[in-house]
Amino acid sequence: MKRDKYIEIAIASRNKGKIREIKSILSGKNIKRLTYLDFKSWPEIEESGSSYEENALKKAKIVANFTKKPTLAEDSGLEIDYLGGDPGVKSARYAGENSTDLENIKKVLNLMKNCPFEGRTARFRCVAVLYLPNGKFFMSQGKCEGKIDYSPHGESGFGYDPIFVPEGHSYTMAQIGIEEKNKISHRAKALKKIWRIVNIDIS
Ligand code: ITT
Repeated sequence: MKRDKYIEIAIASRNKGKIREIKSILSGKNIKRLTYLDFKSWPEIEESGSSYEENALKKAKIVANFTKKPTLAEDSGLEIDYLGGDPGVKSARYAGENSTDLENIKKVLNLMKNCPFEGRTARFRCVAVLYLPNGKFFMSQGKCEGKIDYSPHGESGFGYDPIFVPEGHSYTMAQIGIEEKNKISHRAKALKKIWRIVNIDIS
């Protein structure tokens, strides 16, 4: 990618927490970060895939075909060892279709009420895709290891952040704040890798 050029990239997400983090990770890169708010309409996307890869590629491709811009999408989730890797790709809808973050958190804590501290290991995983209008795409992934807390703490972030304590930290993702989160998160790692892979003119 030519650094002396200003490029427009569409962010293929309807999740405000995710968009805030992606915008912040992409700041200072000569990129105009477009979202669904910059367009009159936006495609509805059904996340029907059984893997992060499938879902991320589907979102990026549909939105790139619609916006005609290089488009960044990601699919992510929380994998809890005690729950056999759940909620995983179902993270956004774990407590049911249209469930809130709080409902999803309550479901996790309820299912884990008998789980001891050592067994509370988990990780956030993210697969990011940058899809170009010519059909070429780049994919990368990132993960962030940690443990599930016994109750929610903190106001920052979104999703399961109030119950996820990243490895090496004593506070939850929702307590450490966006700046610190963007240094260690699955999303930041995946997006930084994409930028290392993409070494072409995407305008
Ligand atoms: P888009 O598809 O529109 O981007 P979404 O929320 O449906 O939004 P996903 O299908 O990728 O996105 O679901 C990701 C879910 O995983 C998200 O809704 C959270 O519940 C959880 N999650 C992912 N990353 C997270 C993070 O950094 N902090 C907390 N929870 C996270």
